Amino acid sequence: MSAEPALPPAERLLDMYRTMLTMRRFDERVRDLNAAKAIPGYAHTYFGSEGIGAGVMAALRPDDWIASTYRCHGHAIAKGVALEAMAGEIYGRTTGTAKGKGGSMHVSDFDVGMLGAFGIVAAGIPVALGAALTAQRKRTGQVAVAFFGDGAVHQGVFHEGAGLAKLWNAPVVLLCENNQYAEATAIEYHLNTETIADMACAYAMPAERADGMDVVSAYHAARRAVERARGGGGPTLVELISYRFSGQYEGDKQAYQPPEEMARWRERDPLVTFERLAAERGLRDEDLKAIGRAVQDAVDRAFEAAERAPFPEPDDLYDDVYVSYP
Ligand SMILES: Cc1ncc(C[n+]2csc(CCOP(=O)(O)OP(=O)(O)O)c2C)c(N)n1
Ligand SMILES: [Mg+2]
Repeated sequence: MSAEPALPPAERLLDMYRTMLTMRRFDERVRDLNAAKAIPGYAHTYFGSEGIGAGVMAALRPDDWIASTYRCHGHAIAKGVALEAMAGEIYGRTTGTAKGKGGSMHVSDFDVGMLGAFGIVAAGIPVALGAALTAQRKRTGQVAVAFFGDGAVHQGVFHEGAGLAKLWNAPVVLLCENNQYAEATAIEYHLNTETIADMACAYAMPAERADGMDVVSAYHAARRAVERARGGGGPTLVELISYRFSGQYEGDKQAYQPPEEMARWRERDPLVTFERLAAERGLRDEDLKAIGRAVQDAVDRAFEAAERAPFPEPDDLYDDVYVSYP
């Protein structure tokens, strides 16, 4: 058995903290704008799973691919999508990643490896698998990660994807964010195995199961899976455990989440967990505070720029919708 590598160096830990805090501050703004009815459509926030997105993305190369879900803001931030373009998209402005035609649930940016966010549960899995197959055929050494929730493991496309990934020995990571709920359904009502990671044995696939409230354990679990994929070892099912502090969507009353349960998980909020680790590691409080100020400033600037940006014109409706072949 190989020993777990030491903690990432202080600089990488601070990077992970910056990423998690950006996710938190960005989605706080989305939550407030949604409550004020200032943005169109549904908004899904990522509160509670920041450690997963930040940890997984820290294990990736910039040219690796991800496919996300409607709960996509955190993933997009960690993969490097510009905050201004994300805020523009959420506001429906021409400066958005899809020129304002996608909205909150459809942030994508191929230039940074963000293949898209999918409103259909589990729909990102075949997309990531396709990217992995491309990487394998072209021998680029890239890896693709499919993010999906605990509710997605009952979709046929998850099982088709897992089977094909194994058959093709594809460099893909099946990354399940187990945040304890699929809409209003708690995990203990719907899971037919002890854990989600247990499902990997049906496809003779290795699995990882780790604490997603701790960015460092999320990072290590993802790193092992990513290294396996990049080294030709094929797919891994990774289950990272977190808690959905947000509702299914912003505005959800969350009556089905017992307050005591929520309070228990809040003690292990990924940011609180990180601050505990930072103290143990002797990271300087002023460095964390400086990151806090810079993050708030970047988020404020992104949304202010988006508010000033123009809406698309009616004539823009059909642009970028169909491919024209000469
Ligand atoms: C195929 C499909 N069925 C149903 C829905 C409606 N729906 C939206 S989110 C959701 C729950 C998904 O839960 P989970 O996969 O755990 O992701 P989470 O929202 O917790 O991140 C459902 C059933 C959908 N979008 N797509
Ligand atoms: Mg869930």
